[in-house]
Amino acid sequence: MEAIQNKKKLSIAIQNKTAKQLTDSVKDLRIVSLGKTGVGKSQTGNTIIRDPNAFQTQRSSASVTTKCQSATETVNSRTIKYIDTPGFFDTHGSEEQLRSEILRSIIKCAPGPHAFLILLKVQTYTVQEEEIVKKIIETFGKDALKYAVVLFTHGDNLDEGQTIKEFVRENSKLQDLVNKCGGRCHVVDNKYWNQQEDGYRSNRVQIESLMNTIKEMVRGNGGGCYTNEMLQEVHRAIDNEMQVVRAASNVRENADECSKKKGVMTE
Ligand SMILES: Nc1nc2c(ncn2[C@@H]2O[C@H](COP(=O)(O)OP(=O)(O)OP(=O)(O)O)[C@@H](O)[C@H]2O)c(=O)[nH]1
Ligand SMILES: [Mg+2]
Repeated sequence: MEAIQNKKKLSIAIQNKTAKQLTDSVKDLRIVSLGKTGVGKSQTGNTIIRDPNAFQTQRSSASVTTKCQSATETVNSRTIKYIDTPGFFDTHGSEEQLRSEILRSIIKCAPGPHAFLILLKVQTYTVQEEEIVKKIIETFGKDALKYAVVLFTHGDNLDEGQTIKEFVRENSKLQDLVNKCGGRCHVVDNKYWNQQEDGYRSNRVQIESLMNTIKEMVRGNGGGCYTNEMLQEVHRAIDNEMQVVRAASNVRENADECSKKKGVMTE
């Protein structure tokens, strides 16, 4: 009887501890922004961190952010760390340099981010946006989507009374992406929605519901974050794939070489 009671007590203690760990981990959020250059990653960081000068932003024909940077905000003993990254299709350097700089975002927020924000503009979803999502998956792996929220900037482009979910529904590819991210999508407008305190077209309201979504997602992920080990796993898989491709092309080259030699011998 006593043994059963002790077991019960132990199980309640474990449950309480897990719940505490979850609330603790939700208290300090680490967020990595990802998206095309110029989409508004840095400005969104300023909106989330509530500091207009936390990250440099500019309307420019050249990419502005070239290195990963982070800023932290603490409100009611809860911290939010936002990691700003250079954009995919950046105008400087090679694709390899850019990819390794973006990967540094994981180290910048060790042990890893709780959330990836995939930033897109409220505008037509074209092959270039699709390409960016592909690059994100190539870089961080499909599992990264378990930790992802699609966040739209330029919300003012929405029609009067239109919600972001309605906008997404208009395009099956975009809807598919949002579905892969567990249906998580939100919208801000870093230029026009800062003053509005209430209603849909208010960054204050939108950021609050974004944070709730992230917290729910973290709980759903058992309190964990995307880790460097997951990243290494992706790179191991890529290396293996590369080895298979290399081996296959060696076999092909050898076969070509053999048939050339045969050709020479029969000539
Ligand atoms: N109207 C409007 N303008 C925005 C919004 N978000 C960003 N901008 C503007 O768009 C321009 C680019 O924004 P950034 O935040 O610098 O873009 P980024 O994604 O960090 O760009 P890179 O650092 O080059 O990758 C700036 O002039 C911003 O003020 C938005 O929601 N609405
Ligand atoms: Mg930037």
